[in-house]
Amino acid sequence: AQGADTVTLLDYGAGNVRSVRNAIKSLGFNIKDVQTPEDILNADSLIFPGVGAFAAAMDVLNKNGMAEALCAYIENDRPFLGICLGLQLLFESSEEKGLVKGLGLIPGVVGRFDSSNGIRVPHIGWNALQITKGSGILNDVAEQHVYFVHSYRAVPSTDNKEWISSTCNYGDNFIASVRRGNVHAVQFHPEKSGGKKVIVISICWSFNTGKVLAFEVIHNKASYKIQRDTKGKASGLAKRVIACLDVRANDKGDLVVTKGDQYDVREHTKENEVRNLGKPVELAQQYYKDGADEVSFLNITGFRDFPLGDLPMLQVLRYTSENVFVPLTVGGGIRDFTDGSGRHYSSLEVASEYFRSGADKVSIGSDAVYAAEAFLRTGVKTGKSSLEQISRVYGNQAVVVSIDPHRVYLKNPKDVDFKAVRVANPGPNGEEYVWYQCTVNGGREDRPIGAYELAKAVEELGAGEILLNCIDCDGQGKGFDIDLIKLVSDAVTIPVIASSGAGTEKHFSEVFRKTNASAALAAGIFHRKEVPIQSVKEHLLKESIEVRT
Ligand code: 1PR
Repeated sequence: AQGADTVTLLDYGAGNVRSVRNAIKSLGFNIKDVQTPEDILNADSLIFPGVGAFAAAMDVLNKNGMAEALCAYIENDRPFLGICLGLQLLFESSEEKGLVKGLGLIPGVVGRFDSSNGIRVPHIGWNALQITKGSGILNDVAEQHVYFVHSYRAVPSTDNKEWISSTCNYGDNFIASVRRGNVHAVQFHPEKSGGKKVIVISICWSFNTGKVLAFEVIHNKASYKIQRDTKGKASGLAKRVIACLDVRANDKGDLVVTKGDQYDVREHTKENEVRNLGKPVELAQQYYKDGADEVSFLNITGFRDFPLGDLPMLQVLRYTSENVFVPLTVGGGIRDFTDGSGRHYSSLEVASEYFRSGADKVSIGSDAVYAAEAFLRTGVKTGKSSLEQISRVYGNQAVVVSIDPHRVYLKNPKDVDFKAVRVANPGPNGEEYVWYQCTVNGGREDRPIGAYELAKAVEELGAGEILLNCIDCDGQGKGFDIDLIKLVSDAVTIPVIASSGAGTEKHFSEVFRKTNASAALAAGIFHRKEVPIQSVKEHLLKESIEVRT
């Protein structure tokens, strides 16, 4: 037996379970990794965090005899917690790649969300639960938002009814958690749902009837007390508030958080040094404590310095993921690369290293522009672009495309082949229209493609989310570019993160009221401590916009 303070972890090596490990460790548990099917059968409590694709996961489980051991363990009603794909794999099959057989313990087929229901797919963000089966501890989670990120889900039926402990409403009602005896699984991510409270609740809830008395162990080690939130009770999908850290080495070679004005990050002094607004790990932790729903790191010189040569950036991710329990995105320099010695690195290797170091999502800028241009030119999906390769292996929900457009004003929308819109405020020469020209290499080079065309193309190529910047608004504090965000968020069915220009709390409510953005991101106002994240959230609540509190 493993001992009461040890949790057995089934990591079949398909993706990032670093955050689950960090969460378990932060509660004071030791982790025993499953090496053989016997380790599963001998476990006293087992956590199965599934990441990646359903078919690939089943392949690995079937090949090394884990599937059989897992079924036996669960059928014997041993303490079990499955997370995300770790829930889906318990069902009979999934439609993820054709029809693939699962472990077959729960009746039902895992299917894709239907975006024709007017929802954005993937389902990314903080959502509320509806409890269907009484469970003291789960009821406490129900007061809060929990973090989901997935495109596939199982739906309730008369055959699986007795398993369901909670559902979530997104387009339709899907299964958010199941429970039978000591066996539990959740579609949401307790390890990314904002800290000890949700992790502890999920693990306690899972193991409180288990033989290891983990509940007591956790209780002592984390000295955890359940507190009920009374205001800001969760009822649906929350709008996200994201803190962004533009990171690069300064002239001394130290990695710093910097912030530009319209992408210019240098001080306008004689020395012309890189603006330094703090240390990446410290700031990320601060924003997590302040209530950021996600933290994004953009390695803004990644386009010229190969990121795997940039070990400090990977180190930043490793340290940050140790105690920041919300999703982390990292971008910059994701592309194929051949180094000085002729060694070739694929973009997939670069992304994998980011995931292994603690990223939940990667963000692609320049390389996605080239991929979209090629796709629009040829009409062919080669499957070879970084965007296509990474989303095929890690899933769409793990790939963000970051767009860096700037305005080009027009007298007549017919003057260009790109989508132009009428602007709320005319241009410098009274122009009434604008098109949004995309750029690469941190805004340094214009490309012959508009933000609208790019967004639609990258959705088609497998992007799961769009991070929509605007060079004209960046660092200006005058509000988001509503025309641009409306244009893009109405053009695609994946979530869009509005970015660039936030200066006050009101800019956040404005962007959520006037556009279909799912999240809003800011940098400068948080770094300069002008507007705390908490007051953005309070303002949104006051405006009746649902947020995670
Ligand atoms: O092209 O794949 O290597 O990715 C490079 C990434 O780095 C892209 O996501 C690109 O947006 C970003 N980037 C490159 N250069 C800069 C720069 O500022 N010189 N930063 C840069 C982009 C914009 C936002 C910023 C918001 C909010 N920064 O990230 O945080 O505009 O700012 P605000 O709230 O202060 O207005 P690749």
